[in-house]
Amino acid sequence: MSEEAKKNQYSADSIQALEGMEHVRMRPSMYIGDVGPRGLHHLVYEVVDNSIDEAMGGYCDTIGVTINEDNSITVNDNGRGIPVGLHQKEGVSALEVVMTKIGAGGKFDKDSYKVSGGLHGVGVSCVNALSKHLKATVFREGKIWEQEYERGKTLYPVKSVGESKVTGTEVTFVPDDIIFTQTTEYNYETLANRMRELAYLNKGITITLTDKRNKDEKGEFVSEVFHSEEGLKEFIRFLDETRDPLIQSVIAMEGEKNGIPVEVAMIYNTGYSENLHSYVNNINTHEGGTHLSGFRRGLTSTLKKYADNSGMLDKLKFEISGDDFREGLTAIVSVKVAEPQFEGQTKTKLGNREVTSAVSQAVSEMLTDYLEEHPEDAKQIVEKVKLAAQARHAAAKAREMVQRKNPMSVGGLPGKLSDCSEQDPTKCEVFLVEGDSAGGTAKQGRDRMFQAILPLRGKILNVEKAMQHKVFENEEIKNIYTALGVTIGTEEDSKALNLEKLRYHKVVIMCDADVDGSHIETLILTFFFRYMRELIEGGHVYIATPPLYLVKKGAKRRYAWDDKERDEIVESMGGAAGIQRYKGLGEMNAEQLWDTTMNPEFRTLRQVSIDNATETDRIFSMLMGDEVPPRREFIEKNAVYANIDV
Ligand code: 0RA
Repeated sequence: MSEEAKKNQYSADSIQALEGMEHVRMRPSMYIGDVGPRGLHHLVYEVVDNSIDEAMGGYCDTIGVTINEDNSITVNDNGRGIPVGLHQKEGVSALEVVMTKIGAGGKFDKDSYKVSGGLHGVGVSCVNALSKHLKATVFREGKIWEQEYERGKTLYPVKSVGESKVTGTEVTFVPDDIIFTQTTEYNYETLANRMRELAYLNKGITITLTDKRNKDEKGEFVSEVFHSEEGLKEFIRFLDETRDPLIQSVIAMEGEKNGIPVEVAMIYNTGYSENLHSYVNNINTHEGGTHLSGFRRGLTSTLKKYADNSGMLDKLKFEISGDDFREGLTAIVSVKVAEPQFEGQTKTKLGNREVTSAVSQAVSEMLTDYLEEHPEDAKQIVEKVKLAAQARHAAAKAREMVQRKNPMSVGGLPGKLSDCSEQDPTKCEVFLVEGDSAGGTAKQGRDRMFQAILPLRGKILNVEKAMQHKVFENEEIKNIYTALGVTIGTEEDSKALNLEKLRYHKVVIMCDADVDGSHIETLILTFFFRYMRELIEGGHVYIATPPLYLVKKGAKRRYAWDDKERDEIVESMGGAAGIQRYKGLGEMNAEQLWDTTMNPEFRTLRQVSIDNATETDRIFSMLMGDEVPPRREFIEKNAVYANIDV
């Protein structure tokens, strides 16, 4: 164990000695991140991770996750079953130790190769502490064993309740509404995305997700089975489903380097964005880290060597940079690290130094083989890199314009911007409004003290399909950069967004509540996701929610945001009301817009967050890419209002 790990262990032990389960209930965010929807779903991941561990040890191949009618969750597996015998040190059954001692995890099973574990690796005892009720059932040694708990407190000693020919573990828990005050309702799609991801990351395992709250057309519970025989290779195909491949097949490798299990898969497509996804012990490392650096290093050095030897770059007048090798690249790096060190703002950046060279070597070997065996593909890749270098050269000039324009200098702000008078950015908001006419209404309706308006012309550029220099040359996009006061490049990272001079801490996208409006909203979000992700991650991006209806009766006027609300209002008014359907923001007058959508006292802003970058990437490439059928399917599925939950 490293010094750092020992220290962590020590503090974990002392917390355990002092407060144990009570501490988890007192400070839940310390253990599961937050007590909103994210933390709520984290409980499921934590329990599933234990079953995944059992599967990675080779003892289990089937996992079931069920959302029960009452929003409780059942997770079961066909592993060995958690031991139920007496735990010598603690004097109670091992099951009880696992369920009630913080940090007990798989400690007493030293042989198990335990590398999985939730974001904070806190174990199922945390889930128990944060559950109103939890029941553990173990199928083991020919018997069925059971124990129940309330808010982490054991209700009775482990007892045998029947006989069993199979082995396995089943946990059912009811999240505690005292802790999860915002919501205890599980979202099927959120769980499905994670289960799909886990199935790709751990090939061979079958994960079945069932939602007992809903039935399909056949009258059966909504259910999906996630299973992948090819793992990351299939994951790449899933991610790039709507992109055109540049090469014949997914390049993939799987092996161990310096004792570190490494899995890599990649493909080039004809697009321009770089989509790298990295995982450590099944956890998505949004901030990257040493494994990602290793991937980049291996990729760049191998391709550079190949390209140099091929002579294809001889006539190129400028240097190829690392970025050029990654245009149109979709890749996944997944490593298993015994004692991962997580750094960064959201603790999703791998710090372990030794991982860089392990991944770099793995990638070099894999790529060298592939290029040698597929000369046609190799040529395509080098051609693409060359084009990327040329485009970058053009983009550099355009970008410089964006960088140089200092919004604070005289005449620096875009002419279309109606700025606010407040100087403190934390108090300021800017509304990005679709169209000049709605922009005009918003300008009249706003509180000019702290609200600025930037009207955008019609449909903004689809950055998903545009080369970088086109993006930086685009007028609307240039206006967004200068209005926000953000620049590209920090001391650490030349491509990172510099938010130091951000002029508004709330950036609100305000579009019509119709199909066109939602398309424009998606275009703007795509731009933010690809070019200003830090702005989203910093919690600065919001979506305004204008009402859909105005219900009138006599002098009474009320707004409704959906059909159900409209009907309720009509009923409460005693029927026979006049109903106006807002087709766009432009149909509202300034006062109405302020009352319903802009006034902080009454409006609802949806904060944009990136729950799952991998899934978000796929959705954007699908919505904004070339292929129409999947886009139509998505929009039809979400017909009422194509709502992208980034
Ligand atoms: C430690 C030892 C053994 C099994 C497990 C942990 C185990 C834990 C979980 C959590 C969910 N499902 C699980 N399945 C197994 C067994 C050791 C042995 O049988 O020798």
